[in-house]
Amino acid sequence: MTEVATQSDTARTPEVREYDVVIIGAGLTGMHQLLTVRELGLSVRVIEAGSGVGGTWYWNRYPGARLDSESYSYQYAFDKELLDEWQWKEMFASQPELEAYYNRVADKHEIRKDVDFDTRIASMVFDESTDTWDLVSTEGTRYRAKVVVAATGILSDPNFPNIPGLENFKGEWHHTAMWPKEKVDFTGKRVAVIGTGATGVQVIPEVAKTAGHLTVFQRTANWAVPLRNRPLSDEDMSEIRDGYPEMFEKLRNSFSGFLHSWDPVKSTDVSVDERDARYEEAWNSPGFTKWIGLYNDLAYDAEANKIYCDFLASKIRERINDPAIADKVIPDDHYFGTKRVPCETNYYETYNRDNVDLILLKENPIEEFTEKGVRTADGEMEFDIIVLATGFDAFTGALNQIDIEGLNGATLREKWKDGPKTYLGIQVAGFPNFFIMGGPHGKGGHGNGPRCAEPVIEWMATVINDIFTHPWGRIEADPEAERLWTQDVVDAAAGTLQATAKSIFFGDNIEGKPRVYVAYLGSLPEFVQRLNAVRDEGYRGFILS
Ligand code: NA7
Repeated sequence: MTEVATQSDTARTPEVREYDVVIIGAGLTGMHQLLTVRELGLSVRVIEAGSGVGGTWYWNRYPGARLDSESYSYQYAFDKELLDEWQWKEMFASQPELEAYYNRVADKHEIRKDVDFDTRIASMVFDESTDTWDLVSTEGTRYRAKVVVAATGILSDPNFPNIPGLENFKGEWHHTAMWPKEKVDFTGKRVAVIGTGATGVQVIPEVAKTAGHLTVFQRTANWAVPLRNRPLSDEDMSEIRDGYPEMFEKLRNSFSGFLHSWDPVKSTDVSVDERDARYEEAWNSPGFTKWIGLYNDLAYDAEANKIYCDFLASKIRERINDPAIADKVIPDDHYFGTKRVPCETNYYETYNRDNVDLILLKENPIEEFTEKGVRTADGEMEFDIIVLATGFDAFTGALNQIDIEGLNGATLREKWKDGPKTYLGIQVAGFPNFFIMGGPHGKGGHGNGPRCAEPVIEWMATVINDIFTHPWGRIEADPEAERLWTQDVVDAAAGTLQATAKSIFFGDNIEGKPRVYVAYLGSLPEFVQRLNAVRDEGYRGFILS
C-alpha cells in the first residue's frame, strides 16, 4: 500500500502526491466515502474545489435554500453518537443548518486533515504502465492514485443561461449555486431572478421581502407544492430519535429513500369523494406527501394525473389574486411529477406583492445582458442585481468538466457525447479503477441523496478493499455489461409519462445536450439487490486483471 505522499514518496517523486485512493469532492458522499476508505487502512486524499465541506450545502447558500426531504431522513445513518447528539431545528433544514451539520461531522471525524480544499481537478489520465491515474489540478498540483472515486455530485455544474453579454453587466450578479458567503443585500434594489425551478421558488419569496422591485423571468412554469415546514421542539426530536432504527430500516426498503411511498391503490379505484379528501389532506401535509405519498397511478396514468393537476391548479388559483398571473404560473406543458417537484413557502403569494412582476420568456425573451440590465424583445430593463437560478448541467456536467482520459487515449467526454454509458451507474468501460458516485444511471437521481448513496458507498468500500487485497488489482466494466445497463436505463423511461416532459432527466435544460434518459427508474432495494448480486457473483460484468 502506498504511504501518504508527505511521508515517504516525496523524495522519489517530489512533484507528485501519491495515494491509494483519491476522492474528488467533499460533499455528503465524498465525506462518507473517505471514512470508509480510511477504515480499510488505505492512504486517501479528498480533493475539493470549495473551501469547506458539504458540497451542495456549501455552494448553494442563497437565501431560502433548504431541504425538501425531512431533515432527519437526510442525515448520515452511520454515526450513532451523532444521531443522538444532533438536534434538527426544523422539519426541513435550511442551508445554514445543513452546513453546520456537515462541519460538525467534519470536526468529529477529523475529515479536513484528509482534504485539499480550494483545489479543482482539471484532468486525469490512466497510465497503463503502472495501472494508476495521474490527476492534475487547475493550479498544477499533481496526484497519483490507483483508485479514483468521483463524488462530484449530480447537481454541481452550474448552468448559465445561453444569453450573451453577462460580462457587460455592471451591476451585481450571482448564480444561486455559486452564492457568496457575504450577505447579498437586496434592500431597495431592482432585482431580476431568472429561473423558476426548485431553486427559483425558494429564492424568489426571500428576495421579494426586501427588494425595491423584483422581476421574475420564467421560461417554464413548474408544479410547485407547499413545503409546510415547521420548527422541531425537543419533544419532537426525542420522539423522532426514538424511532431512528425503524425509520432507517423503512427508508432502506422504500422506493427512493424518502419517508413517503406511493400508495399501491389507484386513484381510479376509490370514490371521487375519497380521492378529493386524500388530495386535500396531502395538500395540507408536509413535503413530498403531495407527490410520492399519493396513488401510484399518478406516475403513469395521464388521465389520473390530469385530475390531480386540476386540483393543484385550483389550489394555486386560491393563492394568487390576479387570475391572469395564476394562468401564467400554472403549468400547461407537462404532467405533475414528470419533472422534479419543487416545494415552496409563500412562492405563489409572492406574486400578490406590489413589488413583484412576472415576465414570460416565451413571450418576451431576453436577447442579451446589457451594462444596465437585460434587453428583452420589449426593450431594455434596468437592474441592480441579477440572480441566475438557472440550475445545473445535471448528471454528466461535473464529470465532463474534467478531462478524463482512459485506456488508449479515449476520453469520457467523447464516449458520452451521445449520452452517458455506464455499468451500474458506477463504472465506464475503458476507465479502470475509476468509480462514479452520484452520476448518471444511479438511483440518486430520483431519490433521497444520502439514502441512495449509502449502499453504493459500502459497495465501493468492498470493491476498493478487494482491489488492494486481491491479485487482480484492476477492475473495469465489461463493454457488453455497460451496453446492457445503459439500454436498461433508457428503456425503462420509454413510454412513461416522464418521457412526455422536457426535464433535466433528459438533458432538455441544456442546449445541444443529447436527449437521452439518465436516471435509474427502478426502486432503491432493487438497485441495491442488483449491485450486491454483481459483487456476490465475483463482480459479474466486470473485467478483473
Ligand atoms: P432546475 O430545476 O433545472 O431549474 C432551473 C430553472 O432555470 C428552470 O426554471 C429553467 O427553465 C430555468 N432556465 C434554465 N436555463 C434557462 C435559460 N437559458 N433562460 C431562462 N431560464 C432558464 O434547477 P434548480 O436549481 O431550480 O433545481 C435543481 C435541483 O435542486 C432540483 O432538481 C432539486 O433536486 C434541488 P426550464 O424549466 O428548463 O424551462
